[in-house]
Amino acid sequence: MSQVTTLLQTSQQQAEKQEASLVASGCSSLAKAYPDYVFGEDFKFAPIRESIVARAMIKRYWKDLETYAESDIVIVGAGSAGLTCAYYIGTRRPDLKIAIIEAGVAPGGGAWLGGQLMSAMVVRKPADAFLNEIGVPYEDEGNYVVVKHAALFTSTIMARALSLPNIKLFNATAVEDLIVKEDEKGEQRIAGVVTNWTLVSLNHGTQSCMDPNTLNAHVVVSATGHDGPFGAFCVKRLAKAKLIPALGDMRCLDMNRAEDHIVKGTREIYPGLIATGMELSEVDGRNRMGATFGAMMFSGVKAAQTALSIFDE
Ligand code: 48N
Repeated sequence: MSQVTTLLQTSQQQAEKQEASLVASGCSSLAKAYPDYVFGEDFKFAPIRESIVARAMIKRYWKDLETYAESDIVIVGAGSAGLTCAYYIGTRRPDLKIAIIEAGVAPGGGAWLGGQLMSAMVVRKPADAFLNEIGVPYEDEGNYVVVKHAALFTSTIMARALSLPNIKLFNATAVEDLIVKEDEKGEQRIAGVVTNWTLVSLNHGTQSCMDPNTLNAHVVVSATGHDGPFGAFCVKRLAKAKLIPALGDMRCLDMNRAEDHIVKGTREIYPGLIATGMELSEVDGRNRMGATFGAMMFSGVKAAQTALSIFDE
């Protein structure tokens, strides 16, 4: 066989393999998705007026804000624990309305990279089960698995969660306070969150009073990470309001202890408020684990199960 024929055959096989992997990963086959445009001189988009774009955004955003003003569950923080929790509840209970409040413009928290800006993400078994559920490929290394880029996990869990009809993400939006009410038994419980656009939250000192908005919810899950400019927000607020004892403050790094404790410690830390992910290390004075993410996923799953058990009480 001539060399050219062999080359052609190999590139044909490679193209078929690429096509098959595209379709397997849920993308529609490129060849069929769009007509083969030739971007010649006569190419143009369908016409539009600027006000139509404005109205398309305005109509949806404010409708969502009105709809989720009464949410069943509010999740504060769209990092690995918060997104995992949202996905788990959203898939198991399509009847529940879930609002995710994320201070950053970009959700994902600390899970876009592994450690020290390196890209691979280590996930210790048995948390590979969660990667299997959401369809993230990895290399199996025995006691742990490695996702080739942390962004592959974070973009996948975000896509899985945000594509669910009962989940709405309000990013660039900060939780500034908690709503506390007396329930029918006369007990204090968390009943929602107080929000403002993050850029407003960051500028309260530069303007006259800029009052917040609110979302009522039966259950709040706080996944705001360990201490930092916005981190560990809800537990710090509860401690400051003397609703929980003083915080334990995160301890130094110990991977084995840290990940077990985060999962085992995931719980309702105050009636109506569940803490998950690294925020727990601040509550309980637990170790940090560094660049291993299985505990974030399983803590998010456990927080979801806890929220559903409270919701179903
Ligand atoms: O990724 P994070 O910070 O938090 P987790 O708990 O989901 O995951 C933590 C994990 O990435 C680690 O820290 C790893 C395992 N390292 C451990 C270690 O030893 O260092 O996500 C928290 C999210 C962020 O996106 C914040 O922007 C957001 O919460 N957030 C808030 N969103 C709304 N309102 C707030 N007040 C607020 N505070 C934080």
